[in-house]
Amino acid sequence: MKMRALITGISGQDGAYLAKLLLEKGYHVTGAVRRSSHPETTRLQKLGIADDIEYVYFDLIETNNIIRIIRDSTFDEIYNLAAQSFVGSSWEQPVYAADVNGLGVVRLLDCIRTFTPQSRFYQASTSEMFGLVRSTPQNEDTPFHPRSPYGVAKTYGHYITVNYRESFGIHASSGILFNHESPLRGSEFVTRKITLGLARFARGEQVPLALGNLDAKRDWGFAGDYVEGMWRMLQQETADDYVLATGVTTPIRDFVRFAAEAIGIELEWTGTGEAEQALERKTGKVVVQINPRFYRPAEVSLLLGDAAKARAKLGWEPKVGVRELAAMMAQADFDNWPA
Ligand code: NAP
Ligand code: G4F
Repeated sequence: MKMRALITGISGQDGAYLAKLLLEKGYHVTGAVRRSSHPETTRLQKLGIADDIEYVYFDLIETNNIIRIIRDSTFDEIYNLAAQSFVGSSWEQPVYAADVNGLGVVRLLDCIRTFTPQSRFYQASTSEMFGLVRSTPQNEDTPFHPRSPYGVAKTYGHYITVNYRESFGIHASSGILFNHESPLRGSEFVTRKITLGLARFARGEQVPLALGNLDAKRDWGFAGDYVEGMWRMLQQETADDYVLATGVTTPIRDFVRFAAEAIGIELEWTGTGEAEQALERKTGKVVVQINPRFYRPAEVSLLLGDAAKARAKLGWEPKVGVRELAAMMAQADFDNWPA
């Protein structure tokens, strides 16, 4: 009998890589997609797996829809990757973020409790919960201080996962994942915005790339490595919470430099604050400029994860470092331009 997995958020970056991993392991994969006039399967097509998945229409804010899907199938594993995942827009739509990223988790967990308590559950939690960090590096014992409506809602999702594990014995694990990226990353997240902007510049459309806070630091890994960690969490005898991170933190400015170098753009930084710019050394043309529109009402300035527990208990190791990641993404966008 094939193992059966349900992936919510299968049309997103992580959903696509996780689906590929599970199919390679011989799973039957059911992908939960939002109803629209044109179901989103672009990333699954790029990975060549769009036709290998059974699709169900699903929305985390629609309780009866979730009930029907969970009641009518038996899943060995349920991965809840669906979310309003862009931190920046969570200030514009805070109620929606709370509904999907917070209450959506308990809707799903309560259906599991009622209809399929033996299913194993993965919740996509996040290093955004550390927010205004209390100590560095951050691990499973670091207190949370979320800084955005997104982070606050995800913190509820994390604790309700822990609570259903402790209250009802559900095999529910929460993966506290630090930023992970790939050529399939959404174009509004800073890494992909950078690699798309640099590819556009290198291909001759020399429009400056406008960014916000270049001083923020992130612990960036490769999404393909992180979905392996998700799967490993659900193979453990007991459920638990795990940080996945690389243990290296990098300012946005350096990610720009790594990506630019990979496609042959040498940068020279000038100015400070809102006047800061990156010029192409060869031509003096502006490659990057600051637009305060991209500053956030409250910033997460530094994230640096300690994944010692995942290393020890799951045998999980990230394989791709930040320079290699930036080069992989920049090269992919350069090769595929226009995107
Ligand atoms: P993503 O590319 O933005 O994908 C998000 C997915 O959620 C999409 O499939 C989206 O569907 C779906 N979705 C949004 N609202 C929904 C709703 N109301 N009901 C059902 N599905 C909905 O995000 P990702 O980078 O793959 O991240 C996956 C998960 O990990 C998210 O929960 C995110 O918050 C979390 N996370 C990500 C990172 C990271 O660095 N990538 C780090 C920590 C945690 P549509 O295609 O229809 O929009
Ligand atoms: O790429 P970002 O939008 O990712 P952020 O906010 O760290 O969130 C991502 O990682 C979380 C894990 O920690 C996930 F939970 C979440 O779902 C998402 O995947 O922004 C990264 C940093 C921020 O400090 C932001 O202020 O980049 C800074 N930044 C500077 N200029 C910018 C820009 N971010 C974006 N999106 N666009 C800019 O122009």
